[in-house]
Amino acid sequence: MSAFYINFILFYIIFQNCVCEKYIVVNEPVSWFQALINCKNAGMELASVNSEEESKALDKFLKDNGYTYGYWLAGTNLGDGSYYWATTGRKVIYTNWLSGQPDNAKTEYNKREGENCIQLGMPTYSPKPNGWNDYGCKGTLPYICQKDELCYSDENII
Ligand SMILES: [Ca+2]
Repeated sequence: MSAFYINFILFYIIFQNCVCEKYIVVNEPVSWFQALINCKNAGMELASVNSEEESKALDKFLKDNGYTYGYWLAGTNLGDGSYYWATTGRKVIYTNWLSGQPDNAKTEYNKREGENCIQLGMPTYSPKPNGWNDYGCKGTLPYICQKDELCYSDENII
């Protein structure tokens, strides 16, 4: 796990309701399943994106820090065929699919098993977008972990 801690950058998105979402970006490509496990072992969860606000904040952070996209998020449709966030059990309501996605592409890279896990961004596209692609869950990608925390600021002190 030591590599896990070396490869992250920490950032926060602060929401109006005073919940801070703490994120780390782990630049070590692993399968979607392993990413789920690694985040959990770090006391966090594989990231989910639940609003346009969150999506834009993540996009800005990734661009500002020179990341090239292609990160696992916690969404999968391996259950009943609908997309859920595996970490919260909630259905994926807000979506940011890239044009033509999800396409469940069955190609050589995924041994024609199809694509059932959500990837944030397509590093091979230019310009690099922050939208989502469905990608083969056994493929290896870097990933983003998150943790929700209460914010503490002067405004909270009564
Ligand atoms: Ca796809």
